[in-house]
Amino acid sequence: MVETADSDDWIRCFIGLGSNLEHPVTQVASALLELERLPQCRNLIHSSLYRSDPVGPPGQPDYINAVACLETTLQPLALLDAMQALEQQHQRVRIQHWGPRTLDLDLLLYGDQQISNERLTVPHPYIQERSFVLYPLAEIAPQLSIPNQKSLAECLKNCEKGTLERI
Ligand code: A4P
Ligand code: MG
Repeated sequence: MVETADSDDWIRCFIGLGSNLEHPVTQVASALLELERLPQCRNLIHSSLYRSDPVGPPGQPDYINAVACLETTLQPLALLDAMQALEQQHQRVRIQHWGPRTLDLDLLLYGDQQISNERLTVPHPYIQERSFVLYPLAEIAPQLSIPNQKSLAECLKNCEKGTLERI
């Protein structure tokens, strides 16, 4: 039999978007469009946008966050390269760990894979404890299970919403 479709090669992944500089709502909205147009990516859906106080160094502006889900045939590091190229297009400057940024794209989940190498840790290490990731995730994938971790529903039970608000 001739193999026609290669639908098994499409991997569903989740990407967290964050911005707190240079018109964050516009930064996140345009990054969603840019993710949708990446080669070898399709079927992007995304959460609402959310505002919250910064986690990490104080004295920086509020953040706008969202979570996107897409299917890709890119390998994990190729997807990370594409995400980092988008961050660069948004004039991202890395000055301070957890400091202010025009655009941060975090690969939260890549199928059900667990990845640990010098460039990439998936699931993203802080996924379980961040309201600005968990609540948008729940909006688009409430039944999600996180490899080798508690279910999304369990994580949500243990995570205060804090200052997070949907905008
Ligand atoms: N890297 C490893 N794993 C991943 C992954 N799963 N996704 C590596 C993306 N990158 C990954 O990232 C540093 C390196 O992590 C990359 O070169 C990549 O190879 P970075 O974005 O340059 O560094 P960072 O910003 O200091 O760290 P990171 O992990 O992106 O920070 P976070 O954890 O995203 O925290 N408060 C609110 N309310 N909302 C926010 O969005 N964001 C941060 C940043 C702090 N406080 C916030 C928010
Ligand atoms: Mg990042």
